[in-house]
Amino acid sequence: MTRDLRLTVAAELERTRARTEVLTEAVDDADLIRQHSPLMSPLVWDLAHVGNQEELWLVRDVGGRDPVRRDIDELYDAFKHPRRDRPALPLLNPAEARAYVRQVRDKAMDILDTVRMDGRPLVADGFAFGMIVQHEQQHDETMLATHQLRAGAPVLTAPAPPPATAAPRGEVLIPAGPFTMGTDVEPWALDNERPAHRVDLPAYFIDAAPVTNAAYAEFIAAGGYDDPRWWGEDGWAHRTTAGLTAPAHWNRDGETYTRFGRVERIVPDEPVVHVCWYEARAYARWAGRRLPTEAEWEKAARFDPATGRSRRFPWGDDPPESRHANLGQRHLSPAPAGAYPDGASPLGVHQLIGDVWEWTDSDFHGYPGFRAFPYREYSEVFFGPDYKVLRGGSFGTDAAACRGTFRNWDYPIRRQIFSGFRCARDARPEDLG
Ligand code: AVJ
Ligand code: FE
Repeated sequence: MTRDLRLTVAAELERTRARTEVLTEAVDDADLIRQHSPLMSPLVWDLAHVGNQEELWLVRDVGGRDPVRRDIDELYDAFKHPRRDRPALPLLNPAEARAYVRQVRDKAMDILDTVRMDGRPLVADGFAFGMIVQHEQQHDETMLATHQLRAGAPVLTAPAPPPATAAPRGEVLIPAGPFTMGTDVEPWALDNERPAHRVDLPAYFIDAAPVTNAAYAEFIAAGGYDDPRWWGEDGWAHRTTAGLTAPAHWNRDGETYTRFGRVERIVPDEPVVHVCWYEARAYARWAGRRLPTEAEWEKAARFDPATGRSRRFPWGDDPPESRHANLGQRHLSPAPAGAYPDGASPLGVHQLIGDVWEWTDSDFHGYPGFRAFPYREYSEVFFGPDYKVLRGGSFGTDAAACRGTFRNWDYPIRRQIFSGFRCARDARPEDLG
């Protein structure tokens, strides 16, 4: 195990750094330093922050080595400076940031060669390394979102996603009963995914695919943005102050959106993306439905009715392959509904993993028996009613940071992330026959 695990970790670290390089070498130094949106850090901050987290956890904690740069911890502590203030900090310049992450990585690789993997819980199964891989991948997705907000000529390219080869229509009935939510066995699962626990749900319906652009356009055409009935008081206040009329990046013509600097025709059967939680909830109410709870999403994604077990992924326990899901920035957009029949769940729910993060109705809380690990600031400080949970990952999420138990969260007004949704509803007695 140990040698194999070391090889896996090394390959994951390298693969992840290659993605970081794609994202940070695609633009010039001026663009790396610039703030493309007050919601985002300058790309050069993300780059050095990734290195700083790797230094804190792998070099200093796991490796017990001296700091590479003790003086910069404060600059790259996400809790010390909000994103909007980061451009004004005396940050490492692009050349310094690149040299810093290289230096940290060399030490981390050296530590990987020698550290015992079976000692402290922090290193058991290579957890600290897995956490750092996931952290860098999460910032890569954040940097991809920054690229989407950046003005100017396109710099990223990727092949178009695959076409639909199935037609997931309507909704799927998930039978009543208990299932296992969360995990005790996934070695690189983060603290908020633990512990595994039983959750008993009444029968419900969930959409066979995420809500598409075509369906969302019907909501717009029906005046959904102008009818306070669908929004609730909080949602309507936001809808009004923010002047929402369509998903972010849709152009005024109503026929195109701008993606990574390119104006493209809206693809009707692609999942809608760049909607906030309030928009998702308003659509669901207009459609006579609701957002799924987090437990409903996870049961649809993991429950195997044949065995009663929870799977790692909708298609089984094997890691994602390109035929299963649109992950990892292989494409620069969601794929049409029906593009991944091989990734469907046993009950026939499609595209739960990849394409778009799916808003759920649930606030972000710890599971019963939650224990912060290895630090409170990863999850626990965000628990409470301010954040809504998103599930399933997007086309910009790497497989290393995505699984059936993975939880993401954000404020209900946010839509710079690759966020979409699907709807659900309670099953009525007459639905159950
Ligand atoms: C889990 C995506 C909400 O970006 O704030 C990155 C991940 N945590 N660095 C975030 C994270 C620390 C986190 N999200
Ligand atoms: Fe971070």
